[in-house]
Amino acid sequence: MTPLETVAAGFTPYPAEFAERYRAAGHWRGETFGRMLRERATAHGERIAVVDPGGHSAAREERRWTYAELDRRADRMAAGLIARGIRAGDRVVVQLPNAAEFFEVVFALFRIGALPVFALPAHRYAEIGYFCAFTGAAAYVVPAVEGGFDYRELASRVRAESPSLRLVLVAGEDAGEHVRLADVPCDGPGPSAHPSPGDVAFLQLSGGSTGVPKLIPRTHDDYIYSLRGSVELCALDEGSVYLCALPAAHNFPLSSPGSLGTLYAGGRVVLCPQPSPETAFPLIEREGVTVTGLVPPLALLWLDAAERGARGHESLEVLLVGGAKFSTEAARRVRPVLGCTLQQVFGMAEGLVNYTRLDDPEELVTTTQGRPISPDDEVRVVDDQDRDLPDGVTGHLLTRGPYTIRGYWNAPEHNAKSFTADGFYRTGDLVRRLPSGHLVVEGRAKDQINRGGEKVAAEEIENHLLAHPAVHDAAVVSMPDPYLGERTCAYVVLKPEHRQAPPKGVELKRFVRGRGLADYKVPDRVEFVEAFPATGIGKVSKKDLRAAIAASLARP
Ligand code: OOB
Repeated sequence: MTPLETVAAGFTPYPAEFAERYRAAGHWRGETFGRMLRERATAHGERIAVVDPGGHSAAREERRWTYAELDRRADRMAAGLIARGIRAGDRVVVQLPNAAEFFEVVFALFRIGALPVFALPAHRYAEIGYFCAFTGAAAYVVPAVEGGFDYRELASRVRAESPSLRLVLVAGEDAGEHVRLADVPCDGPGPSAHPSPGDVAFLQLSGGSTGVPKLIPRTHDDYIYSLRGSVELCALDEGSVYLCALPAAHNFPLSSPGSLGTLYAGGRVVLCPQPSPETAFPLIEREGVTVTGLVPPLALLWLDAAERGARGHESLEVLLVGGAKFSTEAARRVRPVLGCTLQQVFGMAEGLVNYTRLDDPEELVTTTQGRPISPDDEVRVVDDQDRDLPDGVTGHLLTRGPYTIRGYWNAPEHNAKSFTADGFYRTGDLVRRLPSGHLVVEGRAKDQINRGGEKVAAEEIENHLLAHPAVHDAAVVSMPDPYLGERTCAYVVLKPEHRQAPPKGVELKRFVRGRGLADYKVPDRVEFVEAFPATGIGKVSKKDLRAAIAASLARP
């Protein structure tokens, strides 16, 4: 199979009648990312597209790239990647910090029709090795050293065990045994064919609730529609300056409206190396930032800093908060403390994104998670038997629409469970709908912990715990946390022969970390029990475990 055939084989296309409807409605306009950048460069070539303050391993100095420069760089990077054997349909794992190179590489891949696989800087051997193997990645792009971690070493290890991986590119001075990203661009021939708007543009990661993360195939047509819709609802234009404070590859800072939405609007993206108020506020002031997106724990940090008198945030007009539930109490503080409009976002990498509107009454803005971008987003709230529930009653959120996937990439068995027969995605979220269409997130039915926006799939961590020689069984649940909303608690039953001299909790944490897992997935707490509480039919009752840890935390 050619790389393009491999991509297509794992992709569940939109049924023809839906595709036609989305085109007729003007949602899908036949745009592609490669052409979008070219058009913006033609329309406003000399305007600044990306500001990277530097100070990371990719570049020490500040860079300010115009649209024309980003466009030219993407072309030269594409030519260089082609010269090194990257072809349309190839998968390329991209794990970069918030650096200008992220856009140079990603737009080059878009132009070639190669697919970025968006990894997060926190991912380690367990995740990256899996992405490379599962996607059959041809290349892997990393920084040299970031946050004290040497990604070149990780890449060497991954490369030794991924037969498909032909190329490792390092953004930074010293690439070690790999290739310097800066040595790739050239003036050679560009791509011979353009990707089609209906092609898969990239693979995004799902938060996941299963043993291994699922990959989300997004097309140019569908993703660009979500950008256009977001740009409109967040009122972005050429004067907008978006601060990318969260990891650039995550769906929220990428597209809601995010850096890609900002570039779509002809605005300016300012990359923030760290989301702390100490780093972000001076950058906001210096660059005249007008809009940014944060997860709730960071929004709390910014609110507290501003209340203590920290300055610099004054140019902010809109603050988007999403990724996890933002408490009404915190939401009410945004306007008085930061002097800007709050926009709640309830989105998912699989598609559907809800926003509160800029002109919604304050009550809706502070107590709901918004309503869908599109009039063609279909939202159902159902009971356990998939029967529709009336407004006001909490149930499972199902959705289908012009930018929501019809299936995970290459996961037929999982897709049979995650989608209804008529193509609705089972989000795993429990919501209540108001007559206005606004949704209130009330909880979650999927086996996932939302650690301040970072998603942890319980089963994935349980599998790692089960690999420990002393562990008989493991159940990972959420426990309430005032700062992150939730943290992870691992309940563990030891094998009988290990009960006399049990391992300590820290030992199990170290064990999990040692298996090469992202730090945020290491259990925050480990509790040993003799047996798990069971449900009526004998399954582990996670509900009882959650209640037990919550009660124990509530005791003084
Ligand atoms: C965003 O995307 P993901 O894929 O990391 O996570 C999606 C899940 C949702 O299914 C929901 O469980 C949770 O994250 N979530 C929220 C929320 N926003 C996301 N739960 C409560 N309140 C919210 N406002 O997290 C994401 C993608 C695009 C835009 C914003 C967030």
